[in-house]
Amino acid sequence: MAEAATALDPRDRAWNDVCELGLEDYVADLDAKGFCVIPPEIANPNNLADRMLAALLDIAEQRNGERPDVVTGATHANRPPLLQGFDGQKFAKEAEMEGKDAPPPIMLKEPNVVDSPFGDRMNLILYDNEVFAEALMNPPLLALVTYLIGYSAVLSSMGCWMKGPNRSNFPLHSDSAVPEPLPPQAYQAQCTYLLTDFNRENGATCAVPGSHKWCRKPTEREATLLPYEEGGKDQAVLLEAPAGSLAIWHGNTWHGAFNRTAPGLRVSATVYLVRPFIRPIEDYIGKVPQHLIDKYGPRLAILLQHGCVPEYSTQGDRVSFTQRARKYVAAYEESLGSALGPKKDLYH
Ligand SMILES: O=C(O)CCC(=O)C(=O)O
Ligand SMILES: [Fe+2]
Repeated sequence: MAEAATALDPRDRAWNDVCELGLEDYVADLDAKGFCVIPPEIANPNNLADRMLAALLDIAEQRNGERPDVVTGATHANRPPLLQGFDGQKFAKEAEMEGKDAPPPIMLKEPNVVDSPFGDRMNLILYDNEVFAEALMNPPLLALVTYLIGYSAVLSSMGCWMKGPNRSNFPLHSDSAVPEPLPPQAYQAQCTYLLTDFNRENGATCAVPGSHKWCRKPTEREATLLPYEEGGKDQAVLLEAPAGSLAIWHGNTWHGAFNRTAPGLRVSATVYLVRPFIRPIEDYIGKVPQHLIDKYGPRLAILLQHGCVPEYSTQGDRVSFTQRARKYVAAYEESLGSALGPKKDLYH
């Protein structure tokens, strides 16, 4: 009797998922350092990373009109410091192709930002290829995301970073969008699939161990990531790992990236998940093909925001949106055999 009740407790269930997948060490890293890197043996079933990379090269070609040059990186090298991705622009070239003005220069107050520290940021990739739904549902990713932010986690955005050789470091920052002081518990989980090898020369992401516990964002001075050999390497730790690895960090964790000195491209795909009361970046409600929900089950619908009630502007919408959310939450709770949490926390 007591055993059955314990088995249904969401915390026990989350911990069981972690243990069944052998992820205890990565949970320890998340707790102690605020980030972890899961190796390809665990994170890369059926060459997921290669399939994601192939899909992203196709998407980039479709969106930008030019196939990325993975070997030399010439298509992405030393791009101007554009503010990309924030209002849906794709690569600068697309703006040129459509005869639009190029996006405005980035507003960073960084003296050494001379070219883009972001590269090409392509968002809303989920519908372009089913491999991205598979990446979202990858069991080790879900187990650690659930550990950090619970079973009611929702996808805020899924996108790609495609970077060529450049000179600018990506300044340190926290992915948290909540006001300071930041909460000690995670409100966001950022998951990065490494689709090419990450090391110093290739412009790896870096992170500051323990910074998730400081519950604040870096000041402008702290955010400035010095050149690697001139102090940068003491500011943050490189996430050095082969393609096929999966890095996950707590929303508070300070991180950035060093510039890429080697030819070629650094490609990663990020799966950014948040607690359901946080306004997501991408909007999935009512837009996900039913066959994906049928294939991946009721958690996919919850991850894709279907358990949330979006803003409404009529009483009718209030009723129908709430009914829709209840339906998806009930289906997921039935599959779990336990409640997700207080309903009023979930729907908003
Ligand atoms: O380009 C990078 O490696 C950093 C990416 C980043 O800040 C993020 O994924 O939140
Ligand atoms: Fe970030």
